Amino acid sequence: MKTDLHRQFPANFTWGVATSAFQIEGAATADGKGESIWDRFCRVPGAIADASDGDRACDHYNRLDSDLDLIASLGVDAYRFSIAWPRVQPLGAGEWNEASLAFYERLVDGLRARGIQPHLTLNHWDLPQALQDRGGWTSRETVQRFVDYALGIHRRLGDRLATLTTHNEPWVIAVLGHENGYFAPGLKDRRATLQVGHHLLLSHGLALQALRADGCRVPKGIVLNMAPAYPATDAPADIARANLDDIRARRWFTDPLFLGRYPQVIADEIQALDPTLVRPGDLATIATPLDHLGVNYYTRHVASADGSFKVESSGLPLTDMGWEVYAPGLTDLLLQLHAQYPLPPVTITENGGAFKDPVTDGQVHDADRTDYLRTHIAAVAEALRQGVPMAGYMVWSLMDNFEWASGYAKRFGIVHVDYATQQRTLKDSAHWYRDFVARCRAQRCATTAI
Ligand code: IFM
Repeated sequence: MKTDLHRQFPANFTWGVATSAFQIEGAATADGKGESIWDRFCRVPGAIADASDGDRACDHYNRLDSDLDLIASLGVDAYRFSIAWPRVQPLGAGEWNEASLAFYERLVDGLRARGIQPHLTLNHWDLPQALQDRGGWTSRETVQRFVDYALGIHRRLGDRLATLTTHNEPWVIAVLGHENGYFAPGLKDRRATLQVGHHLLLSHGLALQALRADGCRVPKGIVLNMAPAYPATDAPADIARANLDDIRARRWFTDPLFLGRYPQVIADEIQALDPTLVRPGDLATIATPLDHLGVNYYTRHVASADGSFKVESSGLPLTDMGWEVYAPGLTDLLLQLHAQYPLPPVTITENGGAFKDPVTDGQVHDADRTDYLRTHIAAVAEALRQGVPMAGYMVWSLMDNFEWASGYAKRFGIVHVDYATQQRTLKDSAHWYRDFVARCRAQRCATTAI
């Protein structure tokens, strides 16, 4: 390990690990949990690579206390998790489920009792199916349902949280869920995609306003997945393509959030496909100031006008997802955001890699993952050095889990999960991260904290 990496972070920089409800909880119908769109989608033949589902996952719902001890054993400051909306509000409206609320209360209190900050995400994709049956995120009605849900959670848990996040990766929900059908609810409709993007952003802004009006003092924000876009060559056509891809993947969300307007390309498309979608006042609501921004970074995007760039031929290592390992892209992305927008404190809310992790004699020697984490943490340090207001970093993921359409074959965890026995084993990367965080916590650095 580059020995002085830990010295490059301020003492109160937040180090954490992250998961999401559907990917780890299991207990798909326990205590009256309602159906989510992912419960439904997993039943579609061919939707999930290994034909698996989230019914058991990591059985976290039944192993809460030992999993809390597991998190504590890593010595991290923070744990990022999500609430399964259909668990606490089975129909997405009206009746609340007391047993499920009590579960999340135990989770939050259990973290705090162990000195770990709870970072809660309200929507990590598992929309109640009952709302999908009424149009889901394509419908403006879901926006109000989400605001009610956010308020209900705030009233129950709000004062005990470190941060509150509205949505995780709206681009993924919109595009993978509604444009190419890879993810739940499996639609293939560009008009629906634009509606979903707008309603997610609007519900985010309205929720922030409603929470503030309700007295919520917890820092509130949103988490976006982003990849910097590079042209494959200096050819003007490739540069134009990279610019267009960047607008369609990143600025579609960041421009309205920070500038209160859609990029022209997106505005034109909305005008063509659904001219009444954006109502007066919507964009001002979406631009409600954020207290924090979460950035999920995994890889870069390389654009070529003729589609000739192939990730396999770039010469860079690939993860088990087939994603290029490119740590400098994280610094570039953060500097780009910093140059374009007035940023609130930024946390890397997800970063990590899926690698093949054979267990040998009860150990997992995942040098690839340790390397990935170390180089990306160094990329964050570089952004910090250049003035980006960085506040924290969270590894994706605490443990191996249900990787959506890829099922259980892709392992992102720093903790290995044996799905047959549910045994958890710290991989070498977990030992490395634990030691690294311990060094960070032990030293005080001259750098001023955000
Ligand atoms: O597992 C996902 C997570 O749910 C959202 N961000 C990307 C991760 C890896 O694909």
